[in-house]
Amino acid sequence: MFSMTGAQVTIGLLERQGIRTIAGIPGGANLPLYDALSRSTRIRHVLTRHEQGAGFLAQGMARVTGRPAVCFATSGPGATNILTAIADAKLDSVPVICITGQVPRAMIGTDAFQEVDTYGMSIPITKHNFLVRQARDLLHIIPEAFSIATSGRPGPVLIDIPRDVQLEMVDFGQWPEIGEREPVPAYFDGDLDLAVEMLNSARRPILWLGGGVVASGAGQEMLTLAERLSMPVTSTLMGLTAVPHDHPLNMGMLGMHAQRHTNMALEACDLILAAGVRFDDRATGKVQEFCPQAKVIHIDIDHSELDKLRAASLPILGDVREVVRALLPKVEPAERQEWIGYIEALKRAFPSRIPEQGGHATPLELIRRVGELAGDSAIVVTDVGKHQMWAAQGYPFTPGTGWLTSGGLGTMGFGLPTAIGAALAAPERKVVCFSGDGSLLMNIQEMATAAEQGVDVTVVLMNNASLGLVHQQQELFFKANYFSSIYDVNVDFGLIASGFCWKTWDLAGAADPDAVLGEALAHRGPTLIHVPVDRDEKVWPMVPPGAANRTMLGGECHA
Ligand SMILES: Cc1ncc(C[n+]2csc(CCOP(=O)(O)OP(=O)(O)O)c2C)c(N)n1
Repeated sequence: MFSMTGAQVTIGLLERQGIRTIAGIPGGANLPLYDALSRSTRIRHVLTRHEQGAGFLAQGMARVTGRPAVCFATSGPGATNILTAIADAKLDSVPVICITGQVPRAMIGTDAFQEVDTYGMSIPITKHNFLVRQARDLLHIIPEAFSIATSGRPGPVLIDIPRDVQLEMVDFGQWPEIGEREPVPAYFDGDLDLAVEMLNSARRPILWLGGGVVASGAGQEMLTLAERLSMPVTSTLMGLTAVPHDHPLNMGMLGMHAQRHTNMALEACDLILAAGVRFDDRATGKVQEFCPQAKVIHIDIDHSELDKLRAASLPILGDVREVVRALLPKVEPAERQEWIGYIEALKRAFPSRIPEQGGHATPLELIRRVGELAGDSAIVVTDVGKHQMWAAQGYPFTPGTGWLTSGGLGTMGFGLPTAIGAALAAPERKVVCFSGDGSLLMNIQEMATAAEQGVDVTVVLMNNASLGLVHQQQELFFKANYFSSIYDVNVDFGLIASGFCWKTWDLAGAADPDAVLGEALAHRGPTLIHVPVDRDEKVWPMVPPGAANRTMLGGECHA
């Protein structure tokens, strides 16, 4: 027979779930949890400097391992601070378990000190959430939370535990089973036969890969399918690591910042096999005009994504890897010379702006060079802005690259804490975070956490002294009325980083920038590489928000 407090039960269950690191910040309403955590011999705590940092640190761990990661926050401001990272996890399907402290049960609804309705606020931004009413319930809620976070399409789960529930005693005979991923939904054979028929008879098919393909580890199977059927491949921002960047069939990212020829090929295709994608507007542009000539086969593990934004000619519910494995032996090899020839002609007529080799003159060259130096097994993290889109366009991705970017919510400040979580989860891998001066300042306090943890994180700061992507949109769509997008103070990031005990390098005025880059990337530990970037450098092409993908501005040639 066990006799424990709710807090001890919680920590015990987290240990049994295999959790070894928790990120968070203590406060009045979760101190019993912290007291229990302090006695754990299996879980270590990473004290971040802001709860949003803790949420993203957990995301970094979860995104790299594919397994759930846990973060803690206290009630009130702790909870509100962490919610941005939870919303971000929801949109990008990341299994994060967030445990918040709440005021004691009797005080809920009284405007008590540090009381907010965390349960109510988190309903729309979590996959599921719980308000724990008695300590005994933790015995089923915690395992259930892990099962929900990982089953089907992954997502965040929030558990709000009132302080007195954390202190309440529970007697129980044995620990419950741990919560695990449930079996994936089965697809129908009939669907597969129809899919094979559609693929065999298509003349201009395209394979469109999303984050779901990366999550299910289906990249290799997808590439085999593409090669067997001679299908050009495109991917969303989240699916960029599914196939090697330099594979002849790979057309790179589609949508708002695709290469011109990629969006033009999509205009002409007659069948799109969409796998693990959610028809996000950054990918489809005006969805009614997306792939106007194409029938759609849509494979997804989440029923609610099928037919959500575009009715599929054939929706298939299932894990993309299971489905493509079943499809492979059934499809007929095809050469499709005419279609491949058409794509090659498009590429010649509208050549890519992405350099074949790295360098230092343009942001795209720099990103490629960093990729060359970081190696195939690097984990690449970004913040949000032009630097993020340049990284998506220019980084030499392979299936071994880790790619952690805030795709759905587009959260500035994502980069640094997520990179720390990634480095903690994979200490043997190089973690490189491309950031902008706007984004870095949104969670710069986590430099202290990185120094404390001694993580091998390199931030490549592309400093244009502005909110670059906003500046670009103001130029293109608001008659260059640059209101509130230019910074007047020239922040000395090197000095700031040194103050946080980081090693710093600067490409400004470097006689041999390549040597500087090489030296900085070879250094292990928290590292800042400062790179001045011209404010007028743009991300090209650009589809105006809300417009059809064919309406691309700029990027017609090697500008
Ligand atoms: C938290 C948050 N606030 C505002 C925005 C809107 N926004 C998108 S990109 C951007 C500018 C990003 O600037 P910076 O990080 O310096 O990157 P750059 O575009 O200059 O490369 C802004 C303000 C956002 N995405 N996230």
